[in-house]
Amino acid sequence: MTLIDPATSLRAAFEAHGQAHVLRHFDALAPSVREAFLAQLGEVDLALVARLAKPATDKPHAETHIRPAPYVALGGNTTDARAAGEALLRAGKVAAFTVAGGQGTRLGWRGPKGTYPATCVTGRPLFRVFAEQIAAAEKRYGCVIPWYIMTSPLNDADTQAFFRDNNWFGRNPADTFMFPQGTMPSVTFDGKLMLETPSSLAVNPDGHGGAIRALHASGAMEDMRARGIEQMSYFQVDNPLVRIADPVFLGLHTQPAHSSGEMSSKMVAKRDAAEKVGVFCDVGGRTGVVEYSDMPAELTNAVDAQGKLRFNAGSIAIHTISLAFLERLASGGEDGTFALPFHRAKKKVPYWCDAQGKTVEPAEPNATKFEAFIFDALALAAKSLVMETARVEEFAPIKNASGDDSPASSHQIQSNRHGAWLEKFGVRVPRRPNGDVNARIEILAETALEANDLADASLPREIKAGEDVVL
Ligand code: UD2
Repeated sequence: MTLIDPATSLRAAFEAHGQAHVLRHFDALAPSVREAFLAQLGEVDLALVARLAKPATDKPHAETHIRPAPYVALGGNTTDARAAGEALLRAGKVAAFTVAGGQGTRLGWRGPKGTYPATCVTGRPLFRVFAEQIAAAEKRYGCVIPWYIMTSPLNDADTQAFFRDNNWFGRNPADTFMFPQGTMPSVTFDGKLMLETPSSLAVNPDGHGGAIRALHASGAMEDMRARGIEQMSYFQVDNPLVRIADPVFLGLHTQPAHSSGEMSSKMVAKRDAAEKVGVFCDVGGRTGVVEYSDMPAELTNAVDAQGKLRFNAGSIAIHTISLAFLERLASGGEDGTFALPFHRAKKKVPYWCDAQGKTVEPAEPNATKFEAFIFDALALAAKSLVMETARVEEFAPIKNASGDDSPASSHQIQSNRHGAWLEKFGVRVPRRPNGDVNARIEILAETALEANDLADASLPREIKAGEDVVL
């Protein structure tokens, strides 16, 4: 029997798909780097890339029947839901899951987004904010809330180091489970794979929808099963106000009248038509999110008789997802996509330029990236709940260096939330004419997870204008 050299068989496969150009430097590579490059090439699903690289044939949303999705509005009676959610937490059936694999390019922060100093007075990094909140919920409910964190191959080592350096924020390291998501190769507009260096392809993280595959491949799903987890609280790394263990949301999610208990979501009323959030829609009878960039402008701007946005249910990317549903998604899909489709986005992707002998940053978008979105799983749930929440309570993301969704806007919302909590208990809080709190107020998770937790706290009688307060 003759052994076929792996380089030879890979070359044949890449040639058959018209992609052999990525091996043009191979013979000149040092033997030490060849192996890693071959391993990377071996991971590429050439048939999938060929299929995705073809021009999109999906029907634009304008042609599909889209209506606003129904949702459970704020202000209803939540007593039963809260009790059900608390019981789930006490029984140790709830896990936390952070998607932290994004590249965070808009913020301009060097390092994983979760290491960004996010809170308005003490500058606690996002990961610490979440860790403290999880620890406070564990204490309250007398349970362990295992925390799963999806990183990317680009930020995994730095994220691990950050947790180590911070002594896992005082929690048992065995209860934090970190794993990198997968990648997808970027392609030129005519479908060709690209080199980033002579010995590596240009790849990008495969989107938060890559979580399904990564939760499965990393053993995280198995770990949840072994721990008796039933529901997972999903949230993005950029939102310091997320309520990770929300008994009301968990409870509603498991009430058959509202949801099949597979995947539920939170929404806030959109700030204005232009806000860059996906919108909950009913698409052909199923609940789904239509991303802002995919939403036809006439629908984005449509208003009802009262002048209110028709499509006003903004997705804040907070979900409860059952382990059983995740396992079903992980076993589905025909082509390794784990049941979720890939979306295409035109992006600027650095590439290797032979003529210049270096990696070049393009000035204009030069490539297509493929990413899967977790919210596409909503359509696969039998019945999906969307629950309204107040923006000031749960949504202050940090995405941009300035303006909307920036550190400054997040700090103001944090202070507004905490100011309102204090006012509920009679504390005088200074406000500006536009209603914003005119002080910086940070309430730590160990003090309160929600306003009512302040009932027994010792509180100041008054906050002075411009004061910095940490409780
Ligand atoms: C996301 C939603 C948007 C709205 C908004 C709320 C998408 C496509 N859009 O917009 O509808 O809900 O959030 O804040 O999700 N991530 C990974 N791996 C990846 C890509 C992203 O883990 O490959 C993580 C990333 O670290 C972050 C989150 O997913 O925690 C959102 O990523 P984004 O910044 O690309 O999404 P954004 O803010 O445009």
